[in-house]
Amino acid sequence: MIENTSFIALGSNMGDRFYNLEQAVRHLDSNEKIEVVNVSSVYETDPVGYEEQAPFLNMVVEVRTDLDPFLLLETCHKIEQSLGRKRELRWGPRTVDLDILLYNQEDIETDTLIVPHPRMWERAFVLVPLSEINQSARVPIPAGPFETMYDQEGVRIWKQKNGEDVFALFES
Ligand code: A4P
Ligand code: MG
Repeated sequence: MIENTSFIALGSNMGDRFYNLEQAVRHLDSNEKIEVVNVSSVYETDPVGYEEQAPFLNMVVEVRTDLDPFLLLETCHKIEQSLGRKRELRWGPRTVDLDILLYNQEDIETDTLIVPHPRMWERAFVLVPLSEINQSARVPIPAGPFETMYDQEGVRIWKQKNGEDVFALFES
């Protein structure tokens, strides 16, 4: 039985960004121990941290999984590698980046994994898609309709989610 709920942030700013996100979501879902149960819309976002790089596409997915958080992270790293990610520059351009935001209500602090993700609370490119699909997350978002914050802090809706089917987003 699949018991654990996790939220994973995806980002891409190299190559075919939308294709990279789609492939990452399909790779997650094709793992027999992971089921993608919800996806956010896709947002185009100004780069944060190292700013001399192309804009990102960002989204957040909700998964149910039998994997413990460390195996889930390992799976995320394998997906990044299979989609051609090379770690050259921290915060630099990437074909695809998968970060574990939340895993149940757990607080994890090790050398390789920190959950909740330590930088998520200050990042609109994470908080806006996360709050779209997880109203109950401990997310400090001001009250009001999401539409009012799309243009704030360099986060713009790029492809609106339509319907409940998680792959509907990727169909043209
Ligand atoms: N790690 C620890 N905790 C976690 C976690 N919860 N999830 C460790 C994933 N990884 C976690 O990550 C570095 C190390 O963090 C890993 O070895 C893992 O064990 P990485 O993916 O190798 O390198 P990175 O992504 O370059 O570094 P980092 O620190 O994850 O970068 P960030 O903070 O994710 O920033 N601007 C916009 N608009 N959109 C973006 O998506 N992304 C970044 C990357 C910068 N600016 C951005 C975006
Ligand atoms: Mg990362």
